[in-house]
Amino acid sequence: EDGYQLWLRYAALPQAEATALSRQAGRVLLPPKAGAMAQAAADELERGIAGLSGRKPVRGSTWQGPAVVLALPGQWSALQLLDADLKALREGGYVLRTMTAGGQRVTVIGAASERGLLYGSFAWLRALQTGADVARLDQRAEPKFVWRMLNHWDNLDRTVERGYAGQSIWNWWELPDMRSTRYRDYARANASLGINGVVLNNVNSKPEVLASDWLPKVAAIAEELRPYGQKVFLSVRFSSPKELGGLPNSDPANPAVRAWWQAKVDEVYRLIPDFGGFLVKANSEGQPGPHDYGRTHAEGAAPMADALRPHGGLLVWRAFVYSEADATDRAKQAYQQFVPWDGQFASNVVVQVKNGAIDFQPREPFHPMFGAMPKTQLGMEFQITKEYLGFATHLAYLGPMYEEVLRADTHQPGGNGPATVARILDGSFYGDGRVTMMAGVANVGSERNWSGSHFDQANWYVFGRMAWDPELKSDAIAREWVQQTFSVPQPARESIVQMMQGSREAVVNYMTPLGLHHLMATSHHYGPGLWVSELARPEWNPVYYHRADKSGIGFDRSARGSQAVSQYAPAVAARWGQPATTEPELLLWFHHLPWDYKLPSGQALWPGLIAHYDLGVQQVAAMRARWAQLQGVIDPERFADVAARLKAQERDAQWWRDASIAYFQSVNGLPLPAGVKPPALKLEDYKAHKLHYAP
Ligand code: BDP
Repeated sequence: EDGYQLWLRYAALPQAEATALSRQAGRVLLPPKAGAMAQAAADELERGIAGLSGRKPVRGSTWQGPAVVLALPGQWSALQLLDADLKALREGGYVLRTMTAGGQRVTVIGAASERGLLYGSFAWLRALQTGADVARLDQRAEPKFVWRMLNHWDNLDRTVERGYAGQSIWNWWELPDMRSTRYRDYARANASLGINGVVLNNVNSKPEVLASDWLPKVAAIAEELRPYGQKVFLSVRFSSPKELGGLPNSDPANPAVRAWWQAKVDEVYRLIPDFGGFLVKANSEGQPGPHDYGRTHAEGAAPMADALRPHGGLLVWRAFVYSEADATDRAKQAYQQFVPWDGQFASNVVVQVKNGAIDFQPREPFHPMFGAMPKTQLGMEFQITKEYLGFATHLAYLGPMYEEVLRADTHQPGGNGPATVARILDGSFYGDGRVTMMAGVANVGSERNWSGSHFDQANWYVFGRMAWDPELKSDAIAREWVQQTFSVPQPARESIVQMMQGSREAVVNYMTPLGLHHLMATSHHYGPGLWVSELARPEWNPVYYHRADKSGIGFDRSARGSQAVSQYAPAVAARWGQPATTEPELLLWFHHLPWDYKLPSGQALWPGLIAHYDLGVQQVAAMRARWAQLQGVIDPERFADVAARLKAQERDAQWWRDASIAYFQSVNGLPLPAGVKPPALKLEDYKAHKLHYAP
């Protein structure tokens, strides 16, 4: 068990269930003119049934004996009754039904198109492993988002920005001639979740990715992912017309620039007819963009959007922007740069917004742009790779974090029903058939276990499941992941789920409790850097975010401070505008408060803050103890790997706790409350602790 199989291990079922399964699924029926996706579905059914039951099914197309039937409308006369149901399914949707038809007991995996057959096959295999009564199945499911995407931050030299799982899986140098078998396995894993778009390269893009001699490499990957229903996208550099095309500028108003994009896009589609589109990071962290020419983001997006539209291509334009010009509050800038241009983006543009207004912190309030641009198609960008949550070293299951953001009520007007982030993003709030999207920054690399640590596989998994349906619950998803990933009996399974569910809050507690944020060490973001104050831009420094001084701590974003709260709908702005009505989890995000401010717990802020740090350390210790109890229950290889990581996490949690307390004490000069253990070292020692060559 080295983790390579992910959640697709298909470990043998207990004997009685295995026998029942091979009886029920001894044959897989495939329609006569099956295409690549239906073939891939049948391949997976074979693989899964063989693993789970111990017997490989026979593939066929004649109606005879119990079978699993892949069904599209009009393809099986015995299933005519289902046709109307199947036709009504959204692209990718499926039904799973056990029934008697044409005199045979069959399991129908039905859909309107082959894509649904693929997703339905994976869903049926998942049901088999997660205790569903497969002899009496009647399920129907449809994806809630049009686009369910992974964003790789993979560079063309195979390094990965914020990647903690080894080199990029794309072996660009060897492509297109050599094609790793990993590409198919990666595509299978994505397909099992319903992911249908993959951006291959880093948002900090290079012009070469669009070079004529590079594109065949892209086409080769597209070919590998196609049978599994994923389209390939590229991150492109705004200045490509100048840098790659040799034009004098990349001004979107320049007709030559528009023509260049058109010709380039046409070239891409000649090679890859089902190419997905582009992702663009513009005027952000030094990347070129339309502001370089005095144009807006909407104007900057237009030439690429216009070039892609005739081919059915999508342009994803990122809202992760903050400019040097105005450092009053970085959290306000994306809203300021985008919201006034609501309605000016083309119909094939999605503006991709990070879940919070700063940057993938362990906890952030939802981004104020959600619901604030009703005439613009907004997409979600979550980070799956744990840049600010301890890399692949720390165990933090992100399901509860995604859930918290998706469930948040924006209270924005202009739609029907609750204005939760999920309903705004999946379009149900607006009900106007818009293009919807949820993207996650991938945590996949070429490490044997794909994600650097076994539990980080769960973050890939939960992202994909929530991109399919943002209303799914994080604990239910953890449960199904555990059941497929570890062959362990109850109560061990539930113990792992509990450990996962609490893990992200533990990280919040030992790193950034009570709404603190961005206190990580410079550039790599691993470990504490609360004291850092000398970086070139004010908003790169942790002191900018915590604002701790003798009188208090926290970023005042209320009406008395930066007024960032005013970017939210009135009900939310009112709640977060006052400390008394702001939940403790977000208190110091929105308010600067005296050290003796009374928390709802009754504690004063200073001892309350310390209590969170201590709790975080205790929570990690408890996770370790829980895991230790599973020795002999979990396979030894994975057990040992996780145990080693938890040990490192406990050390790091202590480091965060000690360094944070030492620093804040140096600022406020307050004594430690009775019974609190002083930090092990002096502040100077924590400051001197540098990490070299962190990934
Ligand atoms: C930050 C990362 C940086 C990314 C940037 C982005 O530190 O590496 O390039 O986000 O999303 O979180 O563009």
